[in-house]
Amino acid sequence: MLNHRFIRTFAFIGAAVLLTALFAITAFAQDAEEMEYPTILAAEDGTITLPEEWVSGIATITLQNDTEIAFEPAIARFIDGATMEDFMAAMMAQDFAGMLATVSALGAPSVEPGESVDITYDLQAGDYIFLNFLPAAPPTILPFTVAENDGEPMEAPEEDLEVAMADFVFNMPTELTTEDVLWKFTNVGEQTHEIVVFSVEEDATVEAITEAFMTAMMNTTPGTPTEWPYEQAFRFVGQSSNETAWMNVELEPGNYVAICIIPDTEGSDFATGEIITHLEHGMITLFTVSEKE
Ligand SMILES: [Cu+2]
Repeated sequence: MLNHRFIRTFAFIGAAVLLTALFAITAFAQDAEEMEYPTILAAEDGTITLPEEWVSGIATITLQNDTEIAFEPAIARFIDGATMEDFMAAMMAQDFAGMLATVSALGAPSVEPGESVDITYDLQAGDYIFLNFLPAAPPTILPFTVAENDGEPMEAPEEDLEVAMADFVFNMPTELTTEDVLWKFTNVGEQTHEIVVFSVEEDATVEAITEAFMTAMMNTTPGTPTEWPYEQAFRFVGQSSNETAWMNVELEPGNYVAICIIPDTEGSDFATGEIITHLEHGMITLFTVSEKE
């Protein structure tokens, strides 16, 4: 005769053992495998592959550069009912302000050859455009859609420091340590901004640096890259109003300058080429990075 209590107890213990084992396997799998993020890949031949599925909310994406030149992508969301056609028309007309009026750009770093950078965005649902102009490959302009996330929202990362970019000033700490690694970039202004960071001498002044950059820009042959007077440490380029992004930045101890060289869309005359940059409005900040004590 079967002892029901025995069977029930046995079944209960069996289930508990099984659950424990499953839990252990799951925990092991999570430990053993590093978190994998969707990748935007610039392949060796310059072709770009985007993640297939995009959902709104906090999203970390890996930007991987397998080419031999810097990968400088741009990701932007169409706004105010604007379409790809509106964007392309403005681009063909070289209407810089018109292009910016059709989209909200998320901002992106420059990824060196052979490197990859993880970047976190707070994505809104909508229609997007991905752009890249690697000189070695045909220009890439890819549309994609971010769907509404109906699952659990992901938590935003905890930044070590915040750079709030306004018109026309960087609001950021000026004494950093080597442990300030996760940077949060927000655009609290009306215009698009960027943060480009260069190594400078200890006694460099804002006036002298501004002068050196203005001279470099004036001496640039149109259609060729500007030779900057200082060594670039990193850049996060083209972030529209109200966007947020997080990125790891590892800087050696030293003296640095952050500048924004984006044209003032209100004060510039793009037709005559009379461009006034945010730098000229004083969007420049000196800061130091010291070893963590
Ligand atoms: Cu700016």
